[in-house]
Amino acid sequence: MLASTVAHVQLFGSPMDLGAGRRGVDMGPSALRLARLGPTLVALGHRVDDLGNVDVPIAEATTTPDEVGARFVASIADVTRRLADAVAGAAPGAIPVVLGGDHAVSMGSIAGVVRRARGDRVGVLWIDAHADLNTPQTSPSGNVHGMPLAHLLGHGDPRLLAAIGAPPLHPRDVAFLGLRSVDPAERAFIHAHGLTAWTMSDLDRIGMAAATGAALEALAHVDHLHVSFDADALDPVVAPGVGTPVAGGLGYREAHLLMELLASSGRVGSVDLVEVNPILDERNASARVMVELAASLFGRTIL
Ligand SMILES: [Mn+2]
Repeated sequence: MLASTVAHVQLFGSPMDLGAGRRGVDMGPSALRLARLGPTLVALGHRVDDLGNVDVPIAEATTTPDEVGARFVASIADVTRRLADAVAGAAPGAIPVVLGGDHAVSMGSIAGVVRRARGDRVGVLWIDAHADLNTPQTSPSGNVHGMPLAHLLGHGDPRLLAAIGAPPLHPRDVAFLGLRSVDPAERAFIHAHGLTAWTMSDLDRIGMAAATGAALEALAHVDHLHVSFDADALDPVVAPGVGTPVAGGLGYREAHLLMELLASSGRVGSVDLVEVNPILDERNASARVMVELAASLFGRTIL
C-alpha cells in the first residue's frame, strides 16, 4: 500500500468483548463505523467493502464454562476460527482491516493473514500499551485479550493454538511500539525470545520518527506487514474510551506521525483497530481519533 496509490480495503467487524475484563469493546465496530471509517477511506480515493461482522457470542448467553485461567476460552476459540476464515478469504490484493473488539480478535485476524499469505513471511507491528504475551499459566486476570500475541507465537492454551491453526509467528517477525505496562512474565518472555520493542521510554528518548524507522528496519525482511493497533497505545487524554487505559501513552501528533510514516513506507498489508470502548468514551471521541489515525495510515497527508 502506497500513500499515493488506491487501495482496496475490506472491513471485518469482530464485536467481541469476551477477552476483556471490563465490558464494552464489543461496541467498538459500531463506534468506528459511526465515526465514518468507511466513508473517510473512500474520500481518500480508496475502494472500501464493509463485509459486516463475524458472529460473536454475547457473554451473558455463552454456555461454555467461564474458566479461571482463560475466561470464555472455548467461545473465543470459535470466534478466532470464524474471523480467520473470513480474513483468509479476503479478496486478492485487498487490505483487510479488522475492527475489534478486544485484542483477542487479533488471533483470528493474524491467523487469517498468515493463511492468506501462503508461505510468505508475515511480520507484525504490535502498537499497544501492553505486550499481550501472557498465557493462562501466567495471566494475573485470566482475560484472553492479554494473551493473543503469546498464542500467535505458539505458546499457551491448546484450544486457542488449534483455532489459530496457522504456523506460529517467528519472534524476529514481531516488533512492539508504545509499551508501558508489562507484567513480569511478559518481560521474561520478551527477553527469552529476543522480541524487539520500542517502549514509551524509547520513544521519549529517540522520538517517534526514529523509533518507527527502526521498527520498520527490524521488520524489513518480512514479505507482509500487519499492523495491530490497540487504541490503548494512545494516551487516555487523547483517547479515554479504550479497553484498558494506561497513563503516559502516545500523544495525538505522535500517533499521527507514526501512521504517516507507516503509510509512506508503502508496506502495510493488513490492519487491526481494536479495543475502542464506547462505555468509557465521551461522545465517540476515541473512535473518531482512531478513524483520523486510520486516514493517516491510508495516506491522508496535511499537504
Ligand atoms: Mn492489546
